[in-house]
Amino acid sequence: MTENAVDHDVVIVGAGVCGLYALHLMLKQGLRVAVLERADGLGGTWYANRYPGCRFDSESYTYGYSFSEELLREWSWSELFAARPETLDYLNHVADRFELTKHIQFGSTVVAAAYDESRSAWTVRLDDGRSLSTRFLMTAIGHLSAPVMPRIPGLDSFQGRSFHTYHWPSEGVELTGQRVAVVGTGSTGVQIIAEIADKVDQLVVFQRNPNWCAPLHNRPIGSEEMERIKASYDEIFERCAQTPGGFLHGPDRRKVFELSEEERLAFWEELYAAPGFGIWLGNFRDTFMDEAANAELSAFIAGKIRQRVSDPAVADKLIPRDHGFGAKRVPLETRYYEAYNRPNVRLVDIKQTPIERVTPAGIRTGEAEYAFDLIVYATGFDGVTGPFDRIDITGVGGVKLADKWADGPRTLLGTQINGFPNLFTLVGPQSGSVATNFPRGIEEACEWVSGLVAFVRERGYQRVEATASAEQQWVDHVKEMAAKVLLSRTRSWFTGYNPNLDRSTENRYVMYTGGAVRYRQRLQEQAANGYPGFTMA
Ligand code: NA7
Repeated sequence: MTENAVDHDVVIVGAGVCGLYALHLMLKQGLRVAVLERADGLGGTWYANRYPGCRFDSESYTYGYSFSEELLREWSWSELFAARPETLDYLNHVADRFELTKHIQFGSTVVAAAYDESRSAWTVRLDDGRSLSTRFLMTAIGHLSAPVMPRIPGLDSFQGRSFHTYHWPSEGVELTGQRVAVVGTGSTGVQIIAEIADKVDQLVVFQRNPNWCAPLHNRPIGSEEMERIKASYDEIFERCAQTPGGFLHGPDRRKVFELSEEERLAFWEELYAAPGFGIWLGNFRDTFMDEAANAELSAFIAGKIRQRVSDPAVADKLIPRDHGFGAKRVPLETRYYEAYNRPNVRLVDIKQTPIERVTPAGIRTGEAEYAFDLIVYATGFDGVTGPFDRIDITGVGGVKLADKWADGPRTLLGTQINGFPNLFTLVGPQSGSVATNFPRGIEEACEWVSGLVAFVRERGYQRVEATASAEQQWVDHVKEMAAKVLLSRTRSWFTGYNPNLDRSTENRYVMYTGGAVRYRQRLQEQAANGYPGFTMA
């Protein structure tokens, strides 16, 4: 068959951080590319999340793309951890600079994709009835783009305003003088609570399990400092490339119990006072793996919470009991704990006093009824696999991806799936980008997939597919790595858990915990050896 038998060489779903870079790389190869984006603007997660307080907790200058020296030279970040509007400006700047926008079809929601064996091509269907055919299909649909509402009786009866954080309206949300509820205390809830506590009249936080939070220590970046950063981008990205999470912060190989108490406390004080994820990702390596080492660190952080929260009973509620520090995603905050010292802020522990129902006026627990003007559901996402479940994806022999992944995702390197030729899951489960400094992970994945596409095309092949055995080996490796870390033993979106979905998390391995360095080695081994994990025809 001829190349022209399909509308496109590549269709990319999603115009966020990943989709934009994939688009750039495909255009560089001279391919016919279309990007389908359900939103009306580009930026993915940075377009959607409009809630107050939304910002990075990656250092801004490690979050930008690294592929273009000109781009690095011309863009200046204003803060160590930039807020959402600045990031969105940055992504629009990138799209303008590399002339990407004209290839993006906005308001285009993909509902189905089916592999056509006779044509070695995918047919992609949109919710408006349109369909496109493409040789290669690439998903850049995000890890956290499928928001989940809680299952609380009476949810729709509320007479005030209410929404999930992912659907925070672009304008018209009044906070001043309002009585506000926030349900959920993950990274999103923590950012919102800290930001709005001094703006609203009353704030009631409904908490299931608390998280271990640590200070962000944000500050402006001056022009001289930004020049110094620009001059050292090579070293900055090299440093990120050597850490398991693609951040500036990598683990310290000393062991907790090999040091004196004085030494380790001094180190923890230093990390707690420093900006960013150092207190988590720059900590002693055994705090990620060894319960006793982790318990020491958790006790240190619990002490900080007690110091920062005036009422000991409230502090006690804010200290996690279900997991140790860093065994779930650590929200970084600015005066989050101090918010609970304010007279207008109240914490309701819903494990002690469960929510009975949402009423027309507000929220009723077993103990009290609270009246609100606004209820914000910061209840998280159907993480990583959720965005895939929302598209009806059919592979070889009519097999549905949802069925193949019913008991947990199975992939090769998180980027390809046996039975689904020519489909590249750029931001897939078990890939290097789950829970890493996202742009660092996706740049690598996109470049690697781009290399594989070039390899396939240069040899005149039309079909590339992960072998069943290579996929099995990767799944086994993902499980083996997961067994080593405390993170895999907790229930959060990192482990495929969502309290509002009826789904077992047993055997769900959505995240690769072997680290970015090991992941990169695996990618490079495939490329250097002619992609032995794949068949091509
Ligand atoms: P998360 O981290 O999944 O947090 C969701 C929060 O919502 C968490 O505190 C949950 O408590 C809580 N939750 C979920 N369902 C309910 C119900 N039914 N009632 C009360 N509370 C509930 O999502 P985020 O949006 O905060 O953060 C997602 C990621 O975005 C984050 O990791 C960053 O990478 C960016 P639980 O812990 O399950 O007890």
